[in-house]
Formats: sequence, structure tokens, C-alpha cells
Amino acid sequence: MNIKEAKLYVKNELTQERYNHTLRVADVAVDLAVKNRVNVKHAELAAIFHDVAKCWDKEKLKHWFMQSTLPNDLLNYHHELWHGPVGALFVKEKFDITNTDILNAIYYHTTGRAGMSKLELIIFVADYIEPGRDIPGVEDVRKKAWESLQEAGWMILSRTIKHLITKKATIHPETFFAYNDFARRLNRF
Ligand code: DGI
Ligand code: FE
Ligand code: FE
Repeated sequence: MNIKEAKLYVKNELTQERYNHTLRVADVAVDLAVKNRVNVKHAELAAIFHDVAKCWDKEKLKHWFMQSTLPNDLLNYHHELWHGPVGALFVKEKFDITNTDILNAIYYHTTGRAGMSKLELIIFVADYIEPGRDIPGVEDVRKKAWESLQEAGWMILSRTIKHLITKKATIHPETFFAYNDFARRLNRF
């Protein structure tokens, strides 16, 4: 699967707006990969596919959970959390993408997890800071991302957790595990 074919495929799967977001995430991911000496092709491919299942309807996403070994506990959380795991399984089956780092970057791009690889973190950060994002305070995260991916990851997780609390939303355990992992790595006890 080359980059051109991947782009063409997701263009047909996504709305124009979501496709444009995907291209911006890919641009940022490539720059972060160069800076952090991560395989650029892997970063670009993971970025292009990260939201491949974003525009699927809830029933179709749910169906993928039911007929696979994806953990069913995710179905007890907001459906926003389903498109990463389903997308990872989808590209593995449809395009025979077997690189586990790429698959994990897609799988965990919404919740994060403890022990994220550099590639996983790049996709997680690029998704949050891409230039089309208009999240309050995103400018600080953008600046930090070029200094330290880990600090940027910590900032995103702490902001997302705060945001979810203000909305009285459930928070997936992986998000807390990711937060704690970064807090420990950054010596914040
Ligand atoms: O798919 P994108 O919009 O590009 O970005 P994303 O996959 O990071 O999804 C972001 C959404 O997911 C945002 O509305 C916040 C939500 N979210 C992230 N972590 C959690 C979460 N929602 C819940 N309920 N719990 C989480 O742990
Ligand atoms: Fe997403
Ligand atoms: Fe995204």
C-alpha cells in the first residue's frame, strides 16, 4: 500500500472536511517524524489512515466489535472512541498492513495508552495540533510539540481529561493510564 493509494482510498471514505483534516495531520506527522527520527513513511501512512473509520455509522462500527476480538468494553464508552480500534483492524484486514507500530498508532490515537511508542505519540500529537484545530490553548501545545513530544502528550491528556470532566463525560481508563505514564516519565509523581 503506497501513500498515493492510501490517500485515494480515504478520500472516498471521508467527508471533504475530514479528508482535509487527515491531510493536515499527515503533514504535521511527517515533520514531527523527521524531527524525532521516526520512519517518515510509517508516520505518513498511520496519519492517512488514523480516521479511516471516522465517518462510519454507529451500527457498522458496533458490528466490527461484535464479530472480532476487539474489546467489547469500549462499547460502554462514547462512540467517538470506537473509530480508532476499528480503523486499525480494518486496514490490517483490508490492506494487509502488518506493522504493529502503525496499527497501534491508529488504534490508540483517541485515548492514548501507557507506553506509547514515538510513532503512536506523533500521531496522537499531530491529530491535536494540526493547523485546522481551534481548541482553546492549542497554540501552547503546538509550541511544546517541537521541544518535547512527551511534554506535548502530557499537555494534551491533561487538557482532554479536564474538558471531558466539564462535559460530565465518561473517561476511558487508557486515557488515565496514558496520563499517569507521562506524569511519571516527566517526574510529576
Ligand atoms: O477523530 P478526531 O476528531 O480527529 O479526534 P479524536 O479521535 O482524538 O477524537 C476526539 C474526541 O474524542 C473528542 O470529542 C474527545 C473524545 N475523547 C477523547 N478521549 C476520550 C474521549 N471521549 C470520552 N468519552 N472518553 C475519553 O477517554
Ligand atoms: Fe480520530
Ligand atoms: Fe483525527
